[in-house]
Amino acid sequence: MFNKVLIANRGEIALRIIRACQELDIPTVAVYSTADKDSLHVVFADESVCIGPPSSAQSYLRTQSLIAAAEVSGADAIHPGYGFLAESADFVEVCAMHGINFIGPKPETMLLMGDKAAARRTMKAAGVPVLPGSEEALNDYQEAQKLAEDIGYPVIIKASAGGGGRGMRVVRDADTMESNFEMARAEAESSFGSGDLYVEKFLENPRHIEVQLLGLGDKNVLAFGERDCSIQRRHQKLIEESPSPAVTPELRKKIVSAAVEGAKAVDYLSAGTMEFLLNPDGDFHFMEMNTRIQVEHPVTEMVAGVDLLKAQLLAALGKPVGITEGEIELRGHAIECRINAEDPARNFLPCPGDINELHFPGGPGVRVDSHVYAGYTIPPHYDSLIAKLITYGKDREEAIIRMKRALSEMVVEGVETTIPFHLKVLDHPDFIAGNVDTSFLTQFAG
Ligand code: MV4
Repeated sequence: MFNKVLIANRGEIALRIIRACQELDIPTVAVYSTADKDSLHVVFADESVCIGPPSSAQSYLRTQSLIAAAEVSGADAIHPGYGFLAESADFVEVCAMHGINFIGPKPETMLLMGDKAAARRTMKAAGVPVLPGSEEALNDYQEAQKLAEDIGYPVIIKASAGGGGRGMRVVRDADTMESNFEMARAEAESSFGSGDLYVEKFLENPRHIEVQLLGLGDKNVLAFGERDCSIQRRHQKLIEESPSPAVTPELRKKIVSAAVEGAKAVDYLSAGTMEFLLNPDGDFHFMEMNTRIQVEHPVTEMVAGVDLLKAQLLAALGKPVGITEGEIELRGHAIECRINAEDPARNFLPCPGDINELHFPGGPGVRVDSHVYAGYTIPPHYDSLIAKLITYGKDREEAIIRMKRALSEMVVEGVETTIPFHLKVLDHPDFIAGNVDTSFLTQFAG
């Protein structure tokens, strides 16, 4: 057993990790910036250590402060949550140098998946479908043009060091390749410190489908079905659900087995997600792999009936997680709405500030993962997620009805939130029909 787990994160995910540790009887240490001193993760943890001023760069991203906090508190393991240092191979190495267990994948896997072009090559070699495109980083726009002639326009230029949608350029003809290539290169260089680019066949309106994985070592990989995360705005997911309305049992078998094969090829350890683009005809292709627990993991927990955080902790301890592949049964339907302190009427402008009144919904099939309370002040320094509202039903229709009820019950006063936006989406005929792709919000909300 770990003596003590330090949670190198804040907000709802810090609470989520603390709850899992408590159920496993593992003591916890919270870290916090001065802006988070009144945060619930500090209250719920057994101990807490202040690690610096509000700015993430001087607190949650500062390796030395986190290591020092682990050392003074006697923590022998660190859970990184998502964001911050969750996908930093350097951080994993520093933890190892100090004899601290990092709860997550191997640093080699992080580096490999962080290089999107290398991840593509690895997955292709493992037999996972990848879109036609470049095998190596491109030297110049002429090389990109040559390749695009072969695979056919439109193509998309992506940054090898990118991901999550930044630094991408869609190119529809040879004439616009040069300008797009140079812009993408400049953007990649300034955002990621590497101008390496690759190209892929561009799919017009795919769905975003991702498979939840848990690697146990020795090429044992559990899969927990898929999530549909097609409802995104500027690459920020807003609604996720499981199962996907577009995935038939036959397609599920194929996508899940591709994801498992891909994960086995790198002997993937810990929780991770394989992302795919799904075309209306049922063709799917590898997009990228996230080497962390994700925000939207609860929808999978609801339909698979597992506690993914507990399973991840047990896996890190080398203990049985209490699940075998044959036992994973997906039942019912779950939806998550991200409640952000943002004003949908003002282009989703973040609205930090005081929460004067707060009421969380409840009743059958309703789960709320949140770190906020009445009287809490949302600091302006971090992301605007204040709660994840998850509903479960025997089928999609019941999950939707429950979500509408739960959204109507929820009260957040003092700041604008995405609640009214979700209510509108849930009434949209295309959403009700399960007919959404990644362009839905561009058409619906701009
Ligand atoms: C694509 C694509 C179409 N074709 N790649 C966006 C996030 C980044 N990880 C990759 N992304 C995309 N890659 C090819 N070859 C469309 C997107 C994309 C997208 C993907 C998932 C969810 C929302 C999206 C919104 C716009 C574009």
